[in-house]
Amino acid sequence: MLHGPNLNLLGDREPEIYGRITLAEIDRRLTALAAELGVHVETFQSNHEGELIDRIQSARGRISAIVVNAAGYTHTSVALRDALAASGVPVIEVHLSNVHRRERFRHRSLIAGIATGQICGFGVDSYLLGLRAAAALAAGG
Ligand code: CA2
Repeated sequence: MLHGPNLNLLGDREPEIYGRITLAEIDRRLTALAAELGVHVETFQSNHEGELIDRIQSARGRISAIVVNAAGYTHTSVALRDALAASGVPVIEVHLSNVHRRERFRHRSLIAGIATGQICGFGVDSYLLGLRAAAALAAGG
């Protein structure tokens, strides 16, 4: 599970858009669901594009799927898209908010075109649904 820039601020600011849940709580919920599904989840947050890319490269051959909320980089980063495409594993794009009913610049995702699917608008449930999708893909379904 990759969390992009500024998501470490969750729970602190803009609760009207992103709710009151913290990133630590999202990670706890993901870890609990992973145990239920019988899969292992690793979570990583960074505010730095290069660190996210390094982490994607280190996943190659070691993990079965990547769930990613690339936050602002979703709309701008060719480098992140290229790294995800090169990872050779299925990518599931998730967002807390429904990016399609927000500002126009959020409607375009550079990740969507290389992702297996996109889940947005369901708050923390976007992540949990993303993990379910990842587990199903990892199991070959
Ligand atoms: O809805 C999402 O999950 C987003 O990926 C969140 C990004 C935004 O740029 C995308 O368009 C949609 C923003 C993450 C920043 O999160 C904050 C949390 C609290 C306070 C300020 C920013």
